[in-house]
Amino acid sequence: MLVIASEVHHAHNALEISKGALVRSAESPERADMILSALDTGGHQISEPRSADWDLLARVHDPAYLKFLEGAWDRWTEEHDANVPAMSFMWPTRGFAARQPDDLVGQLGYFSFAGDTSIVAGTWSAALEAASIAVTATDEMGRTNAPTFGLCRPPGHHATSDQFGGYCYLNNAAISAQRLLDAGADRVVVLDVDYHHGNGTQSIFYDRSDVQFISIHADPREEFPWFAGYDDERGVGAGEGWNLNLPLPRETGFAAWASALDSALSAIEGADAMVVSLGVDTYENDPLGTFGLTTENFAAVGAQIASVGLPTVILQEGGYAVSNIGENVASFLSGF
Ligand code: OKP
Ligand code: ZN
Repeated sequence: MLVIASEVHHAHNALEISKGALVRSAESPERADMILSALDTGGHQISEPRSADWDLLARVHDPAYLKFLEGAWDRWTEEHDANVPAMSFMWPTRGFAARQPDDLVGQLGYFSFAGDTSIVAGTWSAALEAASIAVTATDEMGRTNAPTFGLCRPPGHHATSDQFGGYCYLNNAAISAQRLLDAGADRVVVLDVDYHHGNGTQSIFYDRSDVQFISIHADPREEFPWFAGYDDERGVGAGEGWNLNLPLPRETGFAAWASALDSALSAIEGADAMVVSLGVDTYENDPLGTFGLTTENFAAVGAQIASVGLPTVILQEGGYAVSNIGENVASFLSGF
């Protein structure tokens, strides 16, 4: 399979608040290195991205948010030590006004939703490169009519139109879906199989019928992102009925997971193309997940999704078992 990848992601090596301490993020550069090396060994064709257009990004994200992300690190280092990541400690939660303040720390709170995600020197260039990978993979799929894999890092499915969080800054899958629509698709389905609910993708398309969002994930009663991903979230307005959440309890094994995938695939309606948000944090030994999928199971999942027969772009989301992430992604792609 054609793989779009880049080395630019190395510039992004962030910190996160985990259990009260500021530690190295689980979303590490080694993740993408391991995937690339497994795909290279597996004989996949690897190619570099072309730069994504700002106009396309601005069809998915608030331009004020894009400008903020682009300039945040330089503004931060005017006042702070460059060894400290840029992040806020306050967010406009219940009862507060959702208005954009002038102060940088306030804006960091306004434009984000979680303390697991910080901005460092290379964050913007890496996020922009990941979006470029998604767009190039989408265009190559359109040109060749063959499935294409975008090795995006940082991931994207938690990023909303104007908030970063869950290790995500630009919503690569949403940008890919928008690109497919702009190229002539009438409807695109985004199938999100990451362990965590793709709250960002859901919110971006929540009131639209041209993108169907379907997600299989750990029940938000028990897992991040806690405040989105419930099964009664079905879309609003024109989008009503075009959002489907299939939450599963912690410790779900492959049989139950695969049957949720059957339901997900039979719910696809009128789509001309598919974007797969591929998180492999459903792996049995993932440090952030509790599901029981094995490396071999990922091949079966890939084959099951491919059986739908839609033109498909596959984009990397999560997966934190660094020593196994390469073989897990390779397994999925070989099954597909
Ligand atoms: C991103 B993706 C634990 C903090 C966990 C939330 C999980 C983000 C998952 N140290 N942060 O969906 O894989
Ligand atoms: Zn995840």
